[in-house]
Amino acid sequence: MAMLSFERKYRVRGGTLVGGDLFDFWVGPFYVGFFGVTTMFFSILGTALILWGASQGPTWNIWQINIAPPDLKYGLALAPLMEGGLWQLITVCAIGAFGSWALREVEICRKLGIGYHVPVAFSVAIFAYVTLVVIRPVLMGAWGHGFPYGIFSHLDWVSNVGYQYLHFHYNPAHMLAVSFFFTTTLALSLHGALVLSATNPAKGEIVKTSDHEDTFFRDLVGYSIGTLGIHRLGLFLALSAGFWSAVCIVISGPFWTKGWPEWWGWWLHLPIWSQWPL
Ligand code: 07D
Ligand code: 07D
Repeated sequence: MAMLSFERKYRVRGGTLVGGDLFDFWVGPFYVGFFGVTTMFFSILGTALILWGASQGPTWNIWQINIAPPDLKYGLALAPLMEGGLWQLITVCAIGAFGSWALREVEICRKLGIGYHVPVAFSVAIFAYVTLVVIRPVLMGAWGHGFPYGIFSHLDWVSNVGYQYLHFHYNPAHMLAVSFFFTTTLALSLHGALVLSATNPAKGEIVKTSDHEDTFFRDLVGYSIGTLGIHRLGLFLALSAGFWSAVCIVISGPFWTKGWPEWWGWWLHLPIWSQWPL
């Protein structure tokens, strides 16, 4: 079905979660919906607050703009605007915008009658963000544990928090997350390369089929996960990367306060070899 006639068939009312027919329309190619309106509201307000914060600060250098969370002394209370209150408002706007965007995805899925895989996947990214700026700070008793909003300042935060635990690479959940990130890129590179190799042939050659793709991997490693399977695997790998990222940071502080290398003491103290002189 050509794209235009497809759109005419599926651009119909219904499937909305909130607002009934009120915002059930398109602007050009964009579906609006109630959550399109709330996304616009939160992202415009959040961006305006960042710009206003920048206008009060020492620099307009895009790399150095920094909106910091409140000092730890404010605990979980609201802070004055210029002492972290702005960060708190921007965090509310960010969560409002990301959440609205996910719900707008849900409404589009409902209209099309497709699964909720995309909003579920995006929710894992939102979960990682909310873990960084809400769940962990609440568990540790101060908003000051959130990360600052700034291109370089947020890198400083990652480095500082990493060294607070001596050697963050020894965090077992960080190991899992990193391995899942690496495996995701491996899977996508193999998948992208395989599809292109079969379906984008040189001039004059015919397009090959998914049987060719399956056979390539059977010849190579004795097994092909299949055309649907690779997408299931990819989604699993990518979501696992985000999930274990959230775990690795939420256990740093609320669960483990020492250096991460020390956590591995249990391994050194296993009864099998703990009595041996080391
Ligand atoms: C390619 C999809 C497009 C999205 C892009 C990001 C903004 C911010 C802000 C002007 C893959 C758009 C950026 C809207 C503009 C201002 C003030 C996604 C793609 C292109 N980081 N991080 C970056 C965010 C955290 C870390 C770049 C956001 C955690 C490291 C960009 C968040 C930790 C490095 C950026 C977030 C962390 C970066 C490229 C939220 C652990 C880099 C991002 C909301 C997760 C890299 C200078 C990218 C870099 C980088 C944005 C959170 C670590 C500015 C929006 C606190 C180590 N991060 N980040 O391509 O070059 O993502 O930094 O949680 O090395 Mg970050
Ligand atoms: C949080 C982003 C959410 C984004 C959302 C959407 C917009 C709109 C608009 C483009 C989670 C935003 C959208 C703004 C844009 C337009 C139009 C994603 C989020 C909702 N680490 N480490 C991780 C590695 C070290 C440390 C995660 C590697 C050091 C700390 C990942 C290495 C030390 C934290 C990871 C390495 C250290 C992490 C990040 C290598 C520092 C975290 C990915 C090779 C000295 C963070 C939840 C992630 C985390 C995290 C990888 C090194 C510290 C697994 C590969 C040893 C403190 N590290 N790390 O989480 O888990 O994405 O956050 O050395 O907090 Mg690490």
